[in-house]
Amino acid sequence: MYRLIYAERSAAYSSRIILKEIGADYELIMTGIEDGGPRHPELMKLNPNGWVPVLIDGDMAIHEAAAIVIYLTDKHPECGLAPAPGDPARGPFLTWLVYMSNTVQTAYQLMYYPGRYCTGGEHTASVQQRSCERLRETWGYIDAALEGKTWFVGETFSAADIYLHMLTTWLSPDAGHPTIDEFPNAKRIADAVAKRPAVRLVHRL
Ligand SMILES: N[C@@H](CCC(=O)N[C@@H](CS)C(=O)NCC(=O)O)C(=O)O
Repeated sequence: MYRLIYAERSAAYSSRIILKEIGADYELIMTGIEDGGPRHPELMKLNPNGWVPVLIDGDMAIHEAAAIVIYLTDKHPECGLAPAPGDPARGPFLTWLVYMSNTVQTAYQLMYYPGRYCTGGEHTASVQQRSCERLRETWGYIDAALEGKTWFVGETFSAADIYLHMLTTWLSPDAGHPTIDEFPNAKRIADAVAKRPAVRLVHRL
């Protein structure tokens, strides 16, 4: 039985979808993640950064959403959610997953945690403006790479598509972000992932 420390609308969403895709037994542990707000004590013990997700598998715990994706998809290869090591598609799979995690996610962070990226409150607006610009740049890069493709990694659905879907759900035009309509290839894949039974189960639809 896995345990997952999570918050709604967070980077834990990808782990939740994958746990449903593989049909695993798991328990959810909810925590607050507001900047400067309280955290579940188990979260602080396992990831002193105070970030979700954290996946607990027996005596072992890992954090970093992309690492959890790789861990779960490697541990459950029968689900076919990731190309295996040695498969030519493995390189592109890892490339896009890590790009989304370390570059696109960081662009969102500039908006939600601007204090981590500047020296004083007077710079907040500038950091948040850069967040919106960076989101347009990074989503534009992904969208161009997806031109003519059914899924992120060629013709086969993978956990990279799930990760993309998660990141599109964070686009918030009210906050000045671009809209998903600006990135039709990413939108096509995100919409296809949204129809999967695993996603519907996460939302209890
Ligand atoms: N690099 C981490 C970042 C995770 C992350 O930023 N999680 C957010 C929610 S989406 C969080 O826990 N924020 C609380 C905080 O940063 O203090 C990962 O990919 O797992």
